[in-house]
Amino acid sequence: MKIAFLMLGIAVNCIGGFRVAAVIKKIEQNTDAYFIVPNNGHSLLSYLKSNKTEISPSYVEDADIIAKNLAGYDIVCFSSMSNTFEYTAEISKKLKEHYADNVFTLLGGVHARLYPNEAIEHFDAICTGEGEKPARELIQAFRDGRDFYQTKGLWFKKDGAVIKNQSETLNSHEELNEFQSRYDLYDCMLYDNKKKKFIRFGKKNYLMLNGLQYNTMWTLGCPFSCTYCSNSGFAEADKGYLKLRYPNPEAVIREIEQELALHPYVRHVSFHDDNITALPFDVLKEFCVLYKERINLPFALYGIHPNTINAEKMDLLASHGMFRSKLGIESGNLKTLKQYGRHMSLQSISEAVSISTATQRKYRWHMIPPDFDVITDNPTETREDIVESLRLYNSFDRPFTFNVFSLRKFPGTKLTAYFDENNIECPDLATFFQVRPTFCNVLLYLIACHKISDKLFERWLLKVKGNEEEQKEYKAVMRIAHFIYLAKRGIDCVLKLDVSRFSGRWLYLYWRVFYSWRRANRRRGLAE
Ligand code: B12
Ligand code: SF4
Repeated sequence: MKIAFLMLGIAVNCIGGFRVAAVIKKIEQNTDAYFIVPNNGHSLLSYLKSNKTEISPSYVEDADIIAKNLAGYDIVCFSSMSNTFEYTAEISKKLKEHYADNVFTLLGGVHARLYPNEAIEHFDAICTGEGEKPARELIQAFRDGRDFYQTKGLWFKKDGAVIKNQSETLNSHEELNEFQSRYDLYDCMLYDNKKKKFIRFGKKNYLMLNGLQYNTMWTLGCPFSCTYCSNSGFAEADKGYLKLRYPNPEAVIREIEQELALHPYVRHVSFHDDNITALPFDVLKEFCVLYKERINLPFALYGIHPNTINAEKMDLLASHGMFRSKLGIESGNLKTLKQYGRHMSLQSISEAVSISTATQRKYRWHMIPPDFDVITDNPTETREDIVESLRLYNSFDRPFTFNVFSLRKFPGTKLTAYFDENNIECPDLATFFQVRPTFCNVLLYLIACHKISDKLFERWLLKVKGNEEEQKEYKAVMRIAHFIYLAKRGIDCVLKLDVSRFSGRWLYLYWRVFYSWRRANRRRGLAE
């Protein structure tokens, strides 16, 4: 039996796909993994063009070449999010139509979890939840020639009908301990759209597509249910998702050690957990102590919620290597916060901001200013709502920077249902880094760079309009403000030797120099 496992993403990240591929490879050695990066989300160009989540047209044209490479397998597995779903379905269609009509295709990943009815139309089977157990069961049954159509957690298309099996239980603590390992990237093929073929994944590709960081997740689940976020869909499918689940700290440390053994140039570890600060202090402490002892690399936390942050936890994390943190603010007015299902006061937002910035100031030698996520371009926001948010943002303690997201309708979320019911226009899945050139957004970029003086701020606020109002477009001013904002972020990173957001082969040189410098320091330390 031959299995292909195809992963798609804007960098070489596909955390869930890698985990499932590792489980499958254990059962069937004859498994080949393929990676497609239809847009390098870490390239400087994608930051400047704000198009990092789009699929580049040259990849769309190559769908047939990719499909041809997948001929000859018995099972082809795909792992995809919504932004790459249509493209994935196209590859699968071409594979079946032109090269292998009896291949068995299986889709897993966020899109299949959230929109199973749409997904099953394009594949023989889909995985509607966490994939490790269903994939293990399916591949074993396939290999042993057993009937697999009853596999829990999978839906199948058979003789024109859809078999919707019941969901598989979410992975338990013990199971997470077992599954916390990854498919080896060096055992992957990568699609090279200049050479028009798959090439073996190498160090050069890692540096170009991923830079010097290692992306992972320790905890799964989120206790909140924000109306714009796809996580509310996971929670609807299984309430267990509202509870944080995680393997022992030992398991995640082991996973990182394995990665470092393969990719010694990794300089930062990025944790994409949704709400890592919701972990109890003692668990975080156990993790921090092990991390410092065995990994000792700077790490970033990308999921912090104002209701779970506290100064003690942030101090613990920063003193054990956290160099970057990201806090979700999303809005600065109560009406919109309520619409987003974010139950918090403006006071608690300001306190969370103060904790983040105070932590950065205390550990300024290794920490860069915290990132705060904010959502803009909400069509229901009036001038008053926007002004209230801008006032709050401009009053925040510093330093910080913003990640500015333009509101998008993700199918299946509560907010999308509300907008659709009320005929409120809002773009769907297009890229959400492309914010509208409104004066409000110009101000957001400027506030992220520097506090605006009260007098000037009040004058500028007069130019702000509600999102539904007719308003002037500030395209040129916006480009300048965006450029200043990016330059400021770049400088903040360079000053702290933080290259986690960059990619390119030059990073290897950076790593070599840094490594030699650290070794020299250590030798000096030992001599003294
Ligand atoms: C980490 C993360 C990232 C990382 C890494 C992405 C990655 N592919 O690993 C980065 C920063 C690169 C990223 C980027 C983006 N992300 Co993101 N990301 C996440 C996050 C926080 C965790 C994903 C994850 O690893 N989960 C843990 C793993 C174990 O779960 P999983 O991926 O679902 O995989 C399991 C199952 O789906 C299944 N499975 C997966 N593949 C397969 C394959 C087979 C064959 C089978 C059987 C099963 C199977 O088994 C897996 C293991 O249990 C989620 C939110 C969340 N909590 O899920 C958002 C999330 C997935 N991201 C989202 C979005 C929108 C994006 C971006 C488009 C925008 C952005 N933020 O920049 C880009 C697009 C990336 C791309 N693919 O092109 C949305 C997706 C919405 C959607 N409908 O697709 C989410 C849900 C955030 C949200 N709350 O709205 N993201
Ligand atoms: S806290 Fe973050 S991850 Fe959790 S539901 Fe809200 S936006 Fe999604």
